[in-house]
Amino acid sequence: MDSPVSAEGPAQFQAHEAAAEAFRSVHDRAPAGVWSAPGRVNLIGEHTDYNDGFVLPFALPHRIAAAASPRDDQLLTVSTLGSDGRIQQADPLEIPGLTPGGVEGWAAYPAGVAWVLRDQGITRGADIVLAGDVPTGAGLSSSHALECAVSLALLGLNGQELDEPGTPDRMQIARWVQRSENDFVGAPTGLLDQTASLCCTESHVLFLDVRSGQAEQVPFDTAAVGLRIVVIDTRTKHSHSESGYGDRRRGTERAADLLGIKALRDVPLADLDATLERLPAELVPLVRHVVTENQRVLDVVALLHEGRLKDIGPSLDGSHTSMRDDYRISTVELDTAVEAARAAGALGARMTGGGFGGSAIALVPESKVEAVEASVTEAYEREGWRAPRTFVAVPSAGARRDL
Ligand code: GAF
Repeated sequence: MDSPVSAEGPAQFQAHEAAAEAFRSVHDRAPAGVWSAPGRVNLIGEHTDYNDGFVLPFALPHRIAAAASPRDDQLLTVSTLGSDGRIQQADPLEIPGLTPGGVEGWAAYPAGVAWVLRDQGITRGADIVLAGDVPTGAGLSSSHALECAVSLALLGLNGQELDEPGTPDRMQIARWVQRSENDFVGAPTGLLDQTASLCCTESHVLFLDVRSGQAEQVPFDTAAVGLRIVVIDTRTKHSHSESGYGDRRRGTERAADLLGIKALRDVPLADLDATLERLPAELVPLVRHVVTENQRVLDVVALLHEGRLKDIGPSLDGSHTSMRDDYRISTVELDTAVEAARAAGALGARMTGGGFGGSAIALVPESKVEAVEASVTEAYEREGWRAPRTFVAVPSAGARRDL
């Protein structure tokens, strides 16, 4: 899901400073506080979250910040600073009157958060101004960064500061954000993105067992072993991405129903072949992807625990093949990016996120980063496609209060 907040600003762009300044220009006073949340890439574990499985994301340095002040009424006003430096204001919303489906466009994201927090007794109005640099439409979770930042702002204005006694914990906030997205915005997404944005920490990947909610911070310091994660934003998004996501989700839920289990998480890898024989042909590749992808997450976590970061490449490659051939959510642009990255020396590469466009990631020796970026760019030039956007992603901090 994309957010409307976009600022591909200078290298030193600081979302919280930009949001505070934009707040001053809209409201002619300083905000009471500024809270921010990052976008994410998922290292591995795709479309496993809504099957009660495992995911392994890390937070990007790119963030969306919400500068906010309380109001004396029950109105929510939201403005965003766009990449062109212009501020866009949504129509003010009455918090008590919010209903699912009742808000159109980008304002549905902050409205959904206000709607879900209303059930927690938070009904006081707020002025919010958003700014950020999470690339939009890139499958890097800009909308979840927005929702998480707004959640922290509304909670903070209510005297519930993150990680303080009496404040719901980060996993609980992630579940509320998921509910706002599922039930208010109407997007049937899982728990991966919100949890990544809220719970990730610098230099780590977050190993999350979605079923139990248990999370482990696994050290992931690529620079220490001479490696980098290169993100390749294909700058494409296919029109059927939302229907495609819902189709895949319904397919896996139907398979679990037919198998008489709660979720595909419950299929042991050792029983996979026998299990597949019990399913209609169209569900077989979906189930194979989810079950093998869960195992690939466990394999990568085991390698990281053993200090073998440089050996995770084959798992990344296997994940991509599974998404391309079994889950069928890759695109020619993603496949081209992955192949060009590998040809120039990446140790492994895969699409990341929901699919049908968006971004790929590649694990690359430091000395080959430029060659990989050039290889992908040249492959796109040869096809006559718009140039991809590439950058090195450093595992960064999760959501926090900035000011
Ligand atoms: C999107 C969804 F929002 C996540 O919940 C997850 O399912 C992901 O696609 C695929 O792993 O980002």
